[in-house]
Parts: sequence; structure tokens; C-alpha cells
Amino acid sequence: MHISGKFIVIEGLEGAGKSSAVAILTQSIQAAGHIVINTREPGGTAMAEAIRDVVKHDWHDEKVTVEAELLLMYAARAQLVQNVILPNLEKGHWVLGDRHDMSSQAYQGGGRQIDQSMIENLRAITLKDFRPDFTLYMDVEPKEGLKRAKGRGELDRIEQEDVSFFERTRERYLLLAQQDKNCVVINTMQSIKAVHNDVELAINQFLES
Ligand code: T5A
Repeated sequence: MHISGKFIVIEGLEGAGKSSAVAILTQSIQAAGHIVINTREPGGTAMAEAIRDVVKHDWHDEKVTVEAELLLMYAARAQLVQNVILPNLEKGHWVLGDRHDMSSQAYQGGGRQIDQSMIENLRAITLKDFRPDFTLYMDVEPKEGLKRAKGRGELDRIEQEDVSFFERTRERYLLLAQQDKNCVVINTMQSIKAVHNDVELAINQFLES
């Protein structure tokens, strides 16, 4: 398999501003002459979107186990990577992912405190050695991110977790970002304009590299 496109991922807690960053990145990459395929996780294929509905749904008195949540995230990822991401990268298109594997490492590993080795095993089965070429991690303080997310509408099952869950998730994100030489951290605790400037700067540096 020959991969000639690039896989760019945007990560962060709820309310970090991923949606508007995706729009900026899409424009910049297109302006550089590439075809951009946008994906989101969980989701991005018919089956993976059905899984997204299941994981975001509140099942009332049926507890969603941390194991079921983890397995569903990887089931959706397997569908997306094999059916959409890899075929497009092979065609030379660029794929821009709104979340990818770092979300599982941070939310299920950090937030849900699932053992790292269990996640590593699933990652090896699902992704083998496939990794993003570039990741932008949008960093936000959980309280501020949740306030922004609330302002946008109803909170889903995961968004209803208490703030300590998001603090553990953020802490893991920051650690992962620090360990990943292909990851840039964007501080989103500043004006939207300043955040957008930082996003543009980061993608332009990657495009010129
Ligand atoms: N999940 C996902 C896992 O647990 N494991 C996994 O492996 C994966 C893949 C997915 C959920 O699943 C979990 C994580 C999530 O809980 P989602 O809808 O994809 O759900 O993700 P969300 O984070 O919920 O998406 P959001 O839409 O909430 O986040 P965004 O896209 O970062 O937020 P955005 O851009 O819509 O911004 C929210 C609001 O804040 C404002 C925006 O205008 C908007 O109104 N805003 C700012 N306001 C002030 N200052 C700034 N700098 C601002 N930036 C944005």
C-alpha cells in the first residue's frame, strides 16, 4: 500500500473550538492545492455514525461500562480507517480528522482510567503502525470548555461527566502532546481571533516543512 496523502488530526476537550479550527485548516490545506476529506470520530461511515449515536446516547438505568465504551470507539475507528481514511490517503488526498486515537488515549485512558496496556492492545489491532502526520491539540480548561459547550445546547452522555473526569482527560492530553513530536498545542484560553492566528501559523509551518 502506498500512502501519498497526509493525515492531519485535531484534538481537544469539548468546547475547545475544534469546529472552527477544522474550517481554517480545511481552507489552508485546500489553498496549498490538496483535496481535503473531512472525518470525525467516532463516526464518518454509516456504521461508525450509528456507533456514535450509541456512545453519545444516555441509556438511563443501563450503565454504559467503560469497556463497552472503549470497544465501541475502536470499532468505529476500524470502520473509518479502513473504509475512508486509508483509501483516500492512497489516492493522495489529505484527510483532516476531527478527533482520532489520541481521544481514546485521553478520554478512556486518562478520564476513565483504563489501563494503558489494554488500550495499546486495541490500538495495535485496529491501527497497527498507522499514525497521524500532524496533530493540533486545542487546549482548554475543562470548566471553560464545558461552559462553552453548554452555551451551544444540550450536553450528551459523556459531556455530563463531572469536571474531574475532564481534568484527568486534559492532563493525559497534555502528556501525550508533549511526547509526540508531530503534535502542536494551541492555547484556546485567548480570544477566538488569537486562536485562529495560532492555528493558521501551525498549519502553514507544517505545509512548508
Ligand atoms: N470520545 C471520542 C471518546 O471518549 N473517545 C474517543 O476515542 C473519541 C473519538 C465526541 C465525544 O466522544 C468522546 C469525546 C466527546 O465527548 P464530539 O461532538 O465529536 O463528541 O466532540 P465535542 O468535543 O463534544 O465537540 P464540540 O463541538 O463540543 O467541541 P468543539 O468542536 O471543540 O467546540 P466548538 O468549536 O463547537 O466550540 C464550542 C463553542 O465555544 C465557542 C464556539 O464559538 C462555540 O460556540 N468558542 C469560543 N468562545 C470563546 N473563546 C474561544 N477561544 C472559543 N473557541 C470556541
